[in-house]
Amino acid sequence: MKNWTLAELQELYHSPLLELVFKAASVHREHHNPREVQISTLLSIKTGGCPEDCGYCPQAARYHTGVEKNDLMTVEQVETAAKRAKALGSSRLCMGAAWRNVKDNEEFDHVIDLVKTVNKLDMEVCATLGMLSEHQAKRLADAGLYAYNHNLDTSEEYYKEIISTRGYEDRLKTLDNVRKVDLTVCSGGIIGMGENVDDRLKMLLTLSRLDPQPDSVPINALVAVDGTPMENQEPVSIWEMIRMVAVTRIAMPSSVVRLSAGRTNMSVEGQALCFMAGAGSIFAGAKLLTTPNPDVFQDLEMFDLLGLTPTEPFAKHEQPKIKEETQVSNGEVEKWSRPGHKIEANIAYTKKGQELRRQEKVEEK
Ligand code: SAM
Ligand code: DTB
Ligand code: SF4
Repeated sequence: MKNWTLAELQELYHSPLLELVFKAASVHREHHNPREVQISTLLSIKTGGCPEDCGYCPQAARYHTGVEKNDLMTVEQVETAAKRAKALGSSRLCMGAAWRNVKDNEEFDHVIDLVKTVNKLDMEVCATLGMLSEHQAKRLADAGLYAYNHNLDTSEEYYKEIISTRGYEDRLKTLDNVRKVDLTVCSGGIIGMGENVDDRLKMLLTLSRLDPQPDSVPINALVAVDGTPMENQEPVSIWEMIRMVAVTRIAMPSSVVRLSAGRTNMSVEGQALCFMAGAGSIFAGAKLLTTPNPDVFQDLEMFDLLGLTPTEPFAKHEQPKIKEETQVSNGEVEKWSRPGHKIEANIAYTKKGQELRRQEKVEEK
């Protein structure tokens, strides 16, 4: 595994675009089948009402975004969604919950049942549930989980400008807990949140220095949602996305780079260049967690046009077996940080959210 430096990543990122794409395409062909793109479907199993202050997120309860809080989905709802996703070419179902962290309670027991249900459909099961202890990771692994998604989002420095309710070190600790139980790691970030290029590259540097490197690296373009502190962020240009995909490809040659949120703003030509530059996966389905995404039939047409085929499930690792639970909690609860520093934009949009909710209550009466 090469130990990249920031200067090397900067040189790559700023090199002439077509040379960068060519280099990335060459690395891609050495490590992956360029004719295949893996398809994941996202399913928000527990939406909204999240206590955190992530400045980009429509599910944070404190902002006024129109996302309603829902209870956990039932086994039947998840099974139906998974079967549909599989029939439309998805090899993986990624279940997301708007939680700060996993708690050892009945809701987590239910998530364990959901994981078993999807594993039995012979799909790769991924979950993104917030911060996770090693014991909780082990329970998920025993239930047949394939991957855990937990993004670094951005550089450690810029992270402090967007989230005050949890720390970067907790993100790294969660990834470490996931690795310890041999789950595959999915971790990437978001571009277009007002960060500079060095923040993006520092995030890639941190990811590339994880040993082993993450199995998959989602690159999201910010979906700027009304009511969040990032509602007025300018969309990132496709050229920045292509550069980011290409540098990720080169820095982490064996990882699957996932062209994630933000595809509704991208042309087929733009996405084609991303695939050329090493993107090997997408999220399909008309909804990501709460925001729009291209329709799956549109994506299948794009695959046809570009000569791409969806990757079969378990192409990289065997299907995990569902095991009897091997580890009983020792009762210890992981202590996660709560930095609590002031982020002006988050405070302003929290106040705006409170005011709008007050007005709505008055109007209801
Ligand atoms: N609550 C859990 C957590 O934060 O880890 C899991 C769900 S959370 C929505 C998963 C990831 O979605 C975030 O880490 C972030 O990278 C991405 N995300 C959230 N809102 C986004 C947005 N508006 N645009 C792009 N990506 C977003
Ligand atoms: C990831 O990197 N992107 C996905 C998934 N992992 C969980 C989430 C994108 C969410 C976009 C905003 C929304 O739909 O709420
Ligand atoms: Fe909550 Fe996750 Fe959204 Fe942050 S990103 S507000 S933790 S759902």
